[in-house]
Amino acid sequence: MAIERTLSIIKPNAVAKNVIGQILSRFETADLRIVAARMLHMSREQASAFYAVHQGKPFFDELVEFMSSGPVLVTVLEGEDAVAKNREIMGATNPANAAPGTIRADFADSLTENAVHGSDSSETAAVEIAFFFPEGVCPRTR
Ligand code: RTP
Ligand code: MG
Repeated sequence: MAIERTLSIIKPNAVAKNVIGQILSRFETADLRIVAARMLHMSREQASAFYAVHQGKPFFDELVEFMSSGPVLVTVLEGEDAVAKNREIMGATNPANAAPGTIRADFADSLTENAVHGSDSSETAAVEIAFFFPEGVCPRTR
């Protein structure tokens, strides 16, 4: 499996709970490297654009409201099989179904406020990385 990159967002509820370090540490423990990072407070417009794929779904407005409710930490993670590995560490979308020891099992507050976002494919990852890092992400020298 080749080295790939994925986009991660530590969502407003997890930032508010002061667990950024604990979440980043889980990525590093799983051999994912942080190759870019940016903290920002998204506007409603930015959150709507980022989650445009969900426009029209019943949870869209609540999702946009939540994602623009406070600061988030956006990172690019790099490693072997990074997209799937990150989603495994995150756990299921609904924390009620998230395996013990996953980020969502430990830090989610609800289905909406589920602590982290992770790209769902390498194609999506490329689009999402360009959304937050339009200037590009430099290659990491270890
Ligand atoms: P994400 O995009 O945030 O990594 O999450 P995901 O792939 O596991 O889930 P997705 O289906 O893409 O949904 C995006 C986010 O919308 C919220 N959601 N709410 N109330 C609901 O029924 C519902 N369903 C999804 C969650 O915050 C989910 O992460
Ligand atoms: Mg998704």
